[in-house]
Amino acid sequence: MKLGFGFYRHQLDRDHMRFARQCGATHAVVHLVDYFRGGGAANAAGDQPTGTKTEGWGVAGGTDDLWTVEELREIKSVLAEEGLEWAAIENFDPGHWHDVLLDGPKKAEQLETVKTLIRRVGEAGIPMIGYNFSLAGVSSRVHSDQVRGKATVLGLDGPNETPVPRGMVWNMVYDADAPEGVMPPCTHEELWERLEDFLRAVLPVAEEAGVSLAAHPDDPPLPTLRGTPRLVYQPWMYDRLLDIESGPHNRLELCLGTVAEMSEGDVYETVERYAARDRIGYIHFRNVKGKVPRYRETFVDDGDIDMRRVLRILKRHDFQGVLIPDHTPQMTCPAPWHAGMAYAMGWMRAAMDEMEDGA
Ligand SMILES: [Mn+2]
Repeated sequence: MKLGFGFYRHQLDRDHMRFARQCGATHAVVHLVDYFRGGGAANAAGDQPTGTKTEGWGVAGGTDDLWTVEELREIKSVLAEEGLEWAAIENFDPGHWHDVLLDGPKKAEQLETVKTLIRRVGEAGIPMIGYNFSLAGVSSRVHSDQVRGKATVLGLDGPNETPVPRGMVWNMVYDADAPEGVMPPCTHEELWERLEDFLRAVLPVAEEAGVSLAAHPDDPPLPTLRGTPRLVYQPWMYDRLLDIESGPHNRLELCLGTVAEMSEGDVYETVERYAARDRIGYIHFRNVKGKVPRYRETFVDDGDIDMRRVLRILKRHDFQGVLIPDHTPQMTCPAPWHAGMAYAMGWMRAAMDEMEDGA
């Protein structure tokens, strides 16, 4: 298994790459969607919904503003110069596929857009795209200091059913001029049909391009959020996703924290089941205390999950993929984010080395 580092779009510079390499990373997972534009996800209020289009992670990219092969190759070569191999892209831009999620009028056109993106990603030699097939997206979390040493963390304080305004999906605005109103209703079955349409349309292209698609479970993993259904909010719901297409390019972006937050199931059995079947694309290696509807994200060594036990399971199944810290508590110092990431990376590097040595 390999130690990776997740880069947000605004962090794609040599300083951040060197920081990751110094932390022991050999691989990179890159977010190309800019959730931090104009405040976005950095919003100090967390991602509490207000029911207006000024909430959330900001404005999605333009529909025609597609990643180009040149752009991808340029990022890849800078990463390589800094000693990092590009393992995956994390997330599609709502601007590219909002009507795939919403079953809207541009769905057919946007499925073609996603196919184009996958072909380009393959051409640039990037082997995987992580995605989150979700209407409300990652939303409704609160900031808290109820963890070790009062670090700043994210958590959940109960479900939130504030409706999603029209023109938003996945916690971003794709149409600032959308009329008043809220996202049209959708059932769980309809959402699964949308996912099936998506996977059946794009997986053959992914296979041809040599790109795996890896699905993140719903964060937070509640049956509904903001009046919208969630797709994978219990561990075994991943089975249904894998059953849609059994090929090797239909994979999981296994988020340990999210799985542990689920009200049912067991994180070790889940890792065991999907590692044994070789269905794990890459791993979000983060820890948490509690379960929905109330939990707190924690330091990697201070949550409900025995992370070494997870590493042992992965090792036993000879998992060859990448582990990244996902998000971490922010530490009290002049560089809270850097310190939190460095702490998680150091812990992971040591634990992974120990595992490789057969300890
Ligand atoms: Mn995650």
